[in-house]
Amino acid sequence: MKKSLLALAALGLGISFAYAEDMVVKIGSVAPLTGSISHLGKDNENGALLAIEDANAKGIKIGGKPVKFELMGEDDQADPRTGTTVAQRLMDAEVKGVVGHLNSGTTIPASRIYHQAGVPMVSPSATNPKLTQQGYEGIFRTIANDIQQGSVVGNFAVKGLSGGKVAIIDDRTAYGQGLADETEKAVKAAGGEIVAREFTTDKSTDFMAILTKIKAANPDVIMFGGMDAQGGPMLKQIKQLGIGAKFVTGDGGCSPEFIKLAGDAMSANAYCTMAGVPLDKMPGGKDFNARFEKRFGTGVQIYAPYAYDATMAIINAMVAADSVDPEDYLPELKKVSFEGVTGNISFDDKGDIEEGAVTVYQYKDGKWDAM
Ligand code: ABU
Repeated sequence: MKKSLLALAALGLGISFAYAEDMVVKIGSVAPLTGSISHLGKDNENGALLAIEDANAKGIKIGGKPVKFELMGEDDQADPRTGTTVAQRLMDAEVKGVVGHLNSGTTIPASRIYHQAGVPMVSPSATNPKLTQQGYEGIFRTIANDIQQGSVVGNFAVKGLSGGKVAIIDDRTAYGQGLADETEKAVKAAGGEIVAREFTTDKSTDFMAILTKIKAANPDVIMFGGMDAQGGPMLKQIKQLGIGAKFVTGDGGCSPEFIKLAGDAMSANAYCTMAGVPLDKMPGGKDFNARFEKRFGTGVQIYAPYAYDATMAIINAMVAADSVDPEDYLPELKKVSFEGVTGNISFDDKGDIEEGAVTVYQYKDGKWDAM
């Protein structure tokens, strides 16, 4: 009793420690912690950290021993090559599970390393469908994929926004290009026309040349497949060029940071989709947001609740198996079913979240507002 009170007091002070008799279990977290989307990477890492702290406060025992979970955070810089380097570092450090990565472009190559090492990985944010189509046992995600999301974006552009003429831009990442491709299919299936298809990179900030070409095609809707760091400035430049088209982007742009970057270009003509339900509609969303703000002094960007659930899925599977050995707990991870912050967490036979939802948001009253 004394020990758990002490542990709770330490958590409140942000102090972490293990007792001599505790079994220390390392869980990896990988996301970009530097670069233009480090705000999203930190959001993921903090979501995982909150889960670790909650689990430690419960005084979990596994195999009869008190467990102290530790998060080992790594920065993959949103770069596929760095992603595989840090994945190997986590395997060398003998982490027992991995929460991450954030980007599909890093998660897909890193998943091969985790698969070969037999260590489960649960991504809270990588939405490219290929991740779970590789046939790798032990690879999961707690968020809907871009087949689902692209279908919603394309349909919404044509039918929801009466956008017969759609221009598409992507950032040539696995996520951005993949979502753009799925959107293109859905636009055509809904009877719309792709009047322009342009691309940029996930490092660019000047989109004037491609937007000038797009302006000439006179689209009703511009769809961007990419992250908020590009999407926000892009919308600003759309306004500067006097383009009157509506703008829609995917989950990578559905953040408070996008709104900050787009500034006065934000209007009711800006939309985004999220591969999940709104925070205030999630079963544990309101409570999670309040606790997150209190703990980290900042609100949720996008994926923190999904990272929390990904971490809890790993921990719950370990508890169910009464073992932290990946070989023992993987069968339990495949069949987890619990009420997470974001909804019910259970995976299909590929590792995709069951009951994955997609929500459309419109900019209203200074924030993204679920429609
Ligand atoms: N889902 C959008 C951001 C992460 C990714 O899939 O690359």
